[in-house]
Order: sequence, then structure tokens, then C-alpha cells
Amino acid sequence: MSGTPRLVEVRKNILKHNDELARALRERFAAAGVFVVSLVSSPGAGKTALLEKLLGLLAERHRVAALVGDLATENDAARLARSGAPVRQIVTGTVCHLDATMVDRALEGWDLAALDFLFVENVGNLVCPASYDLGENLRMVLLSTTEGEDKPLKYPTIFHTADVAVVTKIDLAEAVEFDRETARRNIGNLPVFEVSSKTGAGVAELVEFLRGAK
Ligand SMILES: Nc1nc2c(ncn2[C@@H]2O[C@H](COP(=O)(O)OP(=O)(O)OP(=O)(O)O)[C@@H](O)[C@H]2O)c(=O)[nH]1
Ligand SMILES: [Mg+2]
Repeated sequence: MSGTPRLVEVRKNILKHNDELARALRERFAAAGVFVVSLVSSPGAGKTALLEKLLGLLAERHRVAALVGDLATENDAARLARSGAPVRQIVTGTVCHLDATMVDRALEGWDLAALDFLFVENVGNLVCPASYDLGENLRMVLLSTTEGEDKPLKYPTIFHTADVAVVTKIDLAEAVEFDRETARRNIGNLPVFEVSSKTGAGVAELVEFLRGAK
């Protein structure tokens, strides 16, 4: 027999374990009354830049915190901590996605009931994070204007598992001849927001959406 079925079996078990832990996390989040939003995108699409804006705006009326995943460095946590919100970095080493165990560990010692919103920035990757439920209430997928309109077609799973899509770097749309209509058509049946973390355009609308979703 070839080795493939066994590999498939191992992968299934890993995912099953992750789903069980994610379900427990989701129950914990609900009991604590915290709304959890995860951000997924390719590397550099603007997750941290958008979070810097979102944390700043939401903190005016809500208690917010963030977890941020990267293979290496604590740079993104340092950027987000400037907002004054509690932030923890998860360094994954060679792993190209966050999983529920990593989120669970990173939350150790945190009083979730003291939070209204918890953001989880995933590792920059359009493939690996798609299969891992983190117990979040809302999964936000980002697509930057500089990546091209075809990414939802090439990486369908991450878009299918998302609840909302955010087109980032809208300030660069003209320079890179980004075709908004094609992008929206490719994204399909998701609510879509267009934002610039540089100019702040569209961020207030996204904040209103998040307040409404909570
Ligand atoms: N012009 C423009 N640049 C942006 C915008 N958002 C992010 N950037 C730039 O894009 C680069 C990547 O942004 P990040 O926020 O670090 O992206 P990221 O998705 O968190 O990246 P990883 O965590 O490494 O995957 C930085 O140089 C940002 O300044 C935007 O709205 N407009
Ligand atoms: Mg980042």
C-alpha cells in the first residue's frame, strides 16, 4: 500500500483535534462576551496596518486586544502595542498558520471577560490558514490592490471560509490599475469593504460593520 492514505489519516486527526479545541475556544469566547475577529491574507497585504487603525478607532468605545502570528520576529506586536491595547505575539517558527492550540496558549492569563473585541492576525499566507478554525466569530480576508484581482480565484478556500472581505491599499488602486468590479466579482458572495490604512478611507465603515456584527 502506498503511504498516502496514512498521511491523509494523520492530517485528518490533526484537523479533528484542532476543530474540537476551536469549538471549546468559541464557547469560552461566548461565555466571556468577547467578539473574536481573525485576519488572513497574503504576506504584506496590510493586516497589521489595518489593525493599527481598527484598534485605535475601536478603543474609543470598546476594550480591545490582539494576538498576532508570524514565523519570526515580534515586530508586528510591537507596532500594535503602540495603540495601548494588550498585544501578544505568537512566533510559529516554521509553521505557516496559527492553530487553535497556539491561540489557547497565547491567551493564558488573559481575562477574556475584560475584553469586547479580540483580533487575531494570522501568519501571512493564503493557503495554510484556511483549514484551521481558531474559534473566531468572524474571519476577515484581506486582498490588497497590488496583488491583482485574481487572488480569490487562485486561492478559493480562504475566500470561501471567510465571512467578510476587505480590499486594502485602495489609495494605490489607480497606480496599479486595479479593477474593482472584477475583484468584487471574483470575491463573490461576501460583504466587501474597501479601505486604505494610509489615508484612513473606508476604515470607519468597517468599524461600524464590526460593531454591528458583535
Ligand atoms: N499605500 C498603502 N500602503 C499600505 C497600506 N496598508 C499597508 N501598507 C504597506 O504595506 C506594507 C505591509 O503592510 P503590513 O501591515 O505590515 O502587512 P501585513 O499583512 O501585516 O504583513 P505580514 O504580517 O508580514 O503578512 C507596509 O509597508 C505598509 O506600510 C495602505 O492602505 N496603503
Ligand atoms: Mg503583519
